[in-house]
Amino acid sequence: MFFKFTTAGESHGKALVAIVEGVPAGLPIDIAAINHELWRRQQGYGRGGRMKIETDTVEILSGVRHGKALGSPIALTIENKDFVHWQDVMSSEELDEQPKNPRLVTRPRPGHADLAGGQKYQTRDLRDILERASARETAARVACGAIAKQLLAAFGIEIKSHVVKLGTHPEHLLEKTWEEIASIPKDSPLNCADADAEQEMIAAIDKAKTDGDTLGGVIEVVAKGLPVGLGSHTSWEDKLDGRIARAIMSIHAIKAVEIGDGVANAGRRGSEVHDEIFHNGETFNRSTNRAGGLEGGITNGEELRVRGYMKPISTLRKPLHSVDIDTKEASDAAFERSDITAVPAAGVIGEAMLAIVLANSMREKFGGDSR
Ligand code: EPS
Repeated sequence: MFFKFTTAGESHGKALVAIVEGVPAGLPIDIAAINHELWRRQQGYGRGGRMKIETDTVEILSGVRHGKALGSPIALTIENKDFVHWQDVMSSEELDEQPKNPRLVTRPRPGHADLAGGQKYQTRDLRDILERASARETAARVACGAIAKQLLAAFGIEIKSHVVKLGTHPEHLLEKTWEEIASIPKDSPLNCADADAEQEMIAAIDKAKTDGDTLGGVIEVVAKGLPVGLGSHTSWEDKLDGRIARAIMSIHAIKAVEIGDGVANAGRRGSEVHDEIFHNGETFNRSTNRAGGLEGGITNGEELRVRGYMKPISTLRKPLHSVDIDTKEASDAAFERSDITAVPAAGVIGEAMLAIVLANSMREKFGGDSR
C-alpha cells in the first residue's frame, strides 16, 4: 500500500476535494492540526483580495472514526467561500440563459497555463483552464500533507520551511539552522528567519505593488529525524531525490528544485563539496551537510534540505502584451485581481509535498496496516 493522494476542484467552484490513501488504521487524526496548516498557507505579506474571502477549514467525509484513521481512503473537502459570487459562472448544470456577466477569459496571461491549456483542450473560454491551473488547488494538497505530517510525527519526524530569498533580497540565500527556523514567530509576515532581510523583502513587495508587478523567490523545506535508508539507489524511480524534485516542482510556479547546496556544489571542487564521514563510537556522522541529507537517492540520517525556486506570479496588475484568442488582435493580458507574491505559502505547500513523499517512503520501508 502506498501513501498517495489525489485532488479535484476549481478555484471558484463549490469546493476542493481530496482522497488520501495509505494512512495506517489507528493513526490519530487531528483535524485542528490540519486546519492550522491550512491557515498557515493563507498567510504571508503580499497576498491579494481572495485570501480575505477564504478561511480554509477541512471537513472529513470518510476514513476517520472517532478521531482515528480506519485504514480506508480518507475523503476531505474544503469549501470555496468565494463560490457564492460565481454560482452561475461555475455552475456544473447546463444553464437556460447565459450569466449576465459570463466572465469569459480570452486574453491569456504570459507565464500562466491559459494559452497552452486553451490550445490543448480546444476551449474558447480560458477560464476552463485557469480555474484548475490556479494555485487554489494547493489548499487540498496542504490538507493531505497535514495528514502525512501526522504519520511522520508518530516516528519523531518533523518538517519546517522558511523563505530564503524574495525577489533579489537578500543577495545570497539565507542559511539557517533547524533551531533558527523553528524560532520564526508564528506571525512572521514572510516566514523568514532573518528580521532585517524580511524588512528588505517587505519593501520590495511594496515597490512591486506600486509598480503593478509581482515577485518570486526561494523557499527551503527541511525534514528532521529521518531514519537512514529511505529511498534507494537501485532504480531511477526509487531515488528519493528524484521523487522529491518531482513533488516540489509540481507546485504551481516552482521552476527549479535544489537538494542541499546542489546549485553551488556544481561550481566547487569535490574536496569542498562532499561531507566527510566520522564515527563517534555510536553512529556515523558528518560535520557538514552540503548533500542535503541524501546520497545515492537514500537518506543518510542528516537533515533533508530541499529548495524550491518560484517564478513571479503571472497575473500582473500592469499587464504584459498578449493576443485575444478570438480576434487575434494585440491586447493586454487579463487581470481581475492577484497576489503580489505567494512565496511564504509555497513553503507551506513544499512542507506538505515533502511530507507526502516521505510518508510514502516510510510505508515502503516499514509497511504495516495499523499503528
Ligand atoms: C490564483 C489567483 C488568485 C489567488 C489564487 C491563485 O485567486 P483569485 O483569482 O480568486 O483572485 O488568490 O490563490 C488562491 C485562491 C489560494 O487559495 O491560494 C491563480 O490564478 O493561480
